[in-house]
Amino acid sequence: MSTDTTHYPPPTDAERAFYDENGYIVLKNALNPTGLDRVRRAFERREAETRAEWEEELRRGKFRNGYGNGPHAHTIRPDFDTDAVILDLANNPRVIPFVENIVGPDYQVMEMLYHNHHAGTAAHTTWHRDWPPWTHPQYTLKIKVFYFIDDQTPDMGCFSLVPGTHTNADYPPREAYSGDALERMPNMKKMALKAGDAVLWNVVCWHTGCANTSPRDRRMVIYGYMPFFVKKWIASPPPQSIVTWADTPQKRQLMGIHCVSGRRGWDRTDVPYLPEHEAIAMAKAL
Ligand SMILES: O=C(O)CCC(=O)C(=O)O
Repeated sequence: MSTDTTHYPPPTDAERAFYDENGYIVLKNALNPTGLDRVRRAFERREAETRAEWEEELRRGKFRNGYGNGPHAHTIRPDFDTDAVILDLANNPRVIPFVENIVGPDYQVMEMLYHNHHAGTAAHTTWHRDWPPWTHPQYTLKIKVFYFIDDQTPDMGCFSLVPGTHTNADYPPREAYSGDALERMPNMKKMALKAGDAVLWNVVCWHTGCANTSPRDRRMVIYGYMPFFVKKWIASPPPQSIVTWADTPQKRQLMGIHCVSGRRGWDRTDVPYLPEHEAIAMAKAL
């Protein structure tokens, strides 16, 4: 459990202006409140637990879980029953004020994953954006936060994006810049950051991961955040371990269960409210 009770600030006007112009912002030492070692241990434990399953997928040539899961990358699903680190980091007090400012007060976490793009492998993806360039005057429909748990060198399969492309109507010319030409994309910026740093970015930016030609694995923790009205858990109820972890109204909203900001009609009805959250929900007109 993170013991950091510091109140971290939202972005300054200059930071927000940088994000608005470029579609990303780097957060130095973002893992400090959770602890780099603690996150590394959680990563390594879960990677070991899921390695056999991934190797079986490699043998069968059938891959689930996205993010280029396959011969060049292992997309590692967390086990929420045994891993509180992945949940605590979703609620990182250093980063949440940025999420709230950029996604809006009804933010929730949409995905939580560990990811290893292995040493000496080709790129596990190509230039793309995650969906059409939806825009809102103030908020971003989806951001991701990538945390790096090792120092990144430029040959290490860096996550890369083209700053400013979140406002382009056009999609990236992926045929022209794939394979050996991947890194010839004009104006691309490699996120060659330090262990413990994070990059928060708009998923509409043109982006890719590069070939990892280095002798070191590129290991990161992935989060996606969206507004609460976007539904998750589909028809199944949220896992009990997540409901138990979410012991405050803010955490209930973060996990997409009951919102603090937003309509109570969007709340799940198959999870009982926390008493203090019921009061919040019932005070709303809708
Ligand atoms: O792993 C990477 O560097 C690329 C990530 C990516 O393509 C995505 O998040 O959509």
